[in-house]
Amino acid sequence: MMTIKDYLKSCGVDERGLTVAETLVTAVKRISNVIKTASTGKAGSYNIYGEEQLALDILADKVIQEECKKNEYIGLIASEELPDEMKLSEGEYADYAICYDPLDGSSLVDVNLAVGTIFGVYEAKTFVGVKGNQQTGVLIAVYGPKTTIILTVKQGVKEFVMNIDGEFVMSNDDIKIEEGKMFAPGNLRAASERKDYMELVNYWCKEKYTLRYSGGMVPDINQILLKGKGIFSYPGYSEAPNGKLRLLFECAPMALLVTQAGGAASDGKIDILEKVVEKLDQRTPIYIGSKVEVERCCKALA
Ligand code: FDP
Repeated sequence: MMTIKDYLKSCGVDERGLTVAETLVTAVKRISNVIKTASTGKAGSYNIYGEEQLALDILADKVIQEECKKNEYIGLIASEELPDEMKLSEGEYADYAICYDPLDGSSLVDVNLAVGTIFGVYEAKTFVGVKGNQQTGVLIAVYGPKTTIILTVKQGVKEFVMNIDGEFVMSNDDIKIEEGKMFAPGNLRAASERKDYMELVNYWCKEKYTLRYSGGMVPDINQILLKGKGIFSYPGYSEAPNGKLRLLFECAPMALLVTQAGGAASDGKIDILEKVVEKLDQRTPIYIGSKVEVERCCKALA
């Protein structure tokens, strides 16, 4: 029954790091509860307790802001829902900077498919100029039939599941990505004009790969991590040359998790973890998962 705190202590994470992790876990528990109880109506409606309802992604963002503001070690946050990064503290010890996507896959909530939260953790004073490999840790939450957390502090990747008491206990201590025929082809619209992407998708079909695509990046990559194989692709095309997914909030954290599990992540040319964040909402194509599959994408689509 190893908790997240036990595990992080065993990795040598100090007191400040532990409180930061606790903040993120508290936010995840609150968001999990909000998703279960809130109506999926539009902003301005009311939840089952009669409280005024914000759109769920805005609500999740509000929860994370509230929790981060209580932690004196978090000096900076940036959210996919905010126009700019936000300084929380100039304090001497406020070294931690948290970037997050509060509710990834939010368009899936109303149809009751799994969604997630993504946190990238840096020690930085601004996010502009950072690279994904500078993250000190990554934590993602998956809100499905179970609420789970997958995290890395660059010592491998572990999964924790929320039990009946609301405590996260380790459920998978050996997450490793190897090779295997499973594919999650995002942005298939691109195949309508990109012969190279159409050919790659045809290759996967002809080779009898199993299709596993939910439309949420978090559950799709969670699946690759837990099944230990597969590829998720989201290329660009004429309408969106760099695709849709954001480097800071989505791609860099997922790349650290997958790389720590023995997989890889590339934009077709450059390792995602080596890409410099030039602006907060920077997009990037991404091919992420089993190493051989990522190489295949790079060769086919670069
Ligand atoms: P969503 O817009 O529902 O939040 O980054 C957002 C994301 O979902 C990813 O989770 C998902 O993989 C992708 O967009 C799906 O993109 P398309 O809308 O192009 O299918």
